Amino acid sequence: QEYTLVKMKLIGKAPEKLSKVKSVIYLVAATLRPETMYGQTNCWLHPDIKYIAFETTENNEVWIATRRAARNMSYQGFMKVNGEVNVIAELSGMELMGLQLTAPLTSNKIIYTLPMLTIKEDKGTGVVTCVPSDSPDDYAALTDLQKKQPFREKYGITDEMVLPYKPIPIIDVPGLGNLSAVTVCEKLKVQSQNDRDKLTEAKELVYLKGFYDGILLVGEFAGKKVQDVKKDLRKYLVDRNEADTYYEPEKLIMSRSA
Ligand code: ZZB
Repeated sequence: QEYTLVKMKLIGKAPEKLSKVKSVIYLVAATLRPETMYGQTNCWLHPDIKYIAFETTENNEVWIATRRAARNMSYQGFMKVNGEVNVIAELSGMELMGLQLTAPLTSNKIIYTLPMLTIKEDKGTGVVTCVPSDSPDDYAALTDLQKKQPFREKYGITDEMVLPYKPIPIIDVPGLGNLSAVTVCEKLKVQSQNDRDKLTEAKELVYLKGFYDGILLVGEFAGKKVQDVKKDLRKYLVDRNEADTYYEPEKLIMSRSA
């Protein structure tokens, strides 16, 4: 699986365990939808997942992801020594909540790390970028936080980290409008991020349509079809040091070749 690794830069106060780090720190999210980065509203982490901060050779930056993802990266030329991960600190998602970040392409100047309870530890980097306009899972999880003050409080999330952030219209999907995830979640009456069956259905509905028929409404590639600009968009981000390509070994392929 070929992902775009989106780099979100830590700009505010670093967690205590990273206070001595001099290098620039990034949280890195794996996505198949680089064209949706115009609509990022926050960065998701799972409070109970363990993440690591590790050294990379990319401008000596320090990145944050799961250990498993860092291991994969160590075989993809991101580390000094192939197969070796230089760990600076281990942090739970909880220790990384409410951090201030900047993210590429989005019109939000600052975004925050927030809790998402459905993140899988064994997929991507465990860091997920939130695009509530086009991802039903993201819309449901952000709505949960916006509606439920006790939920915010439990994770030390303050109002200003959540309440000002609205889904941004970035892609027109014929039949589903310019906030396709919102349309579909409302149609299926999704109640929360734990409404798994409905969210799976919602994702299927927006995914194919968004990819094949979606038209970008904003940015460099406005007016173009999503499927025609996906590659160019990733290159645009990579050239600006805002993304990389990250490969996830596929279990299926490995067992086939064995
Ligand atoms: C931005 C984005 C915008 C995403 C969108 C989706 C959508 P897939 O297709 O099933 O392989 N993701 C990445 N890692 C994790 C994880 N560890 N746990 C849970 N979710 C994760 O899923 C790839 C997508 O799943 C990624 O792309 C990421 O969210 C999320 F408009 O990033 B995406 C209809 C989906 N739309």
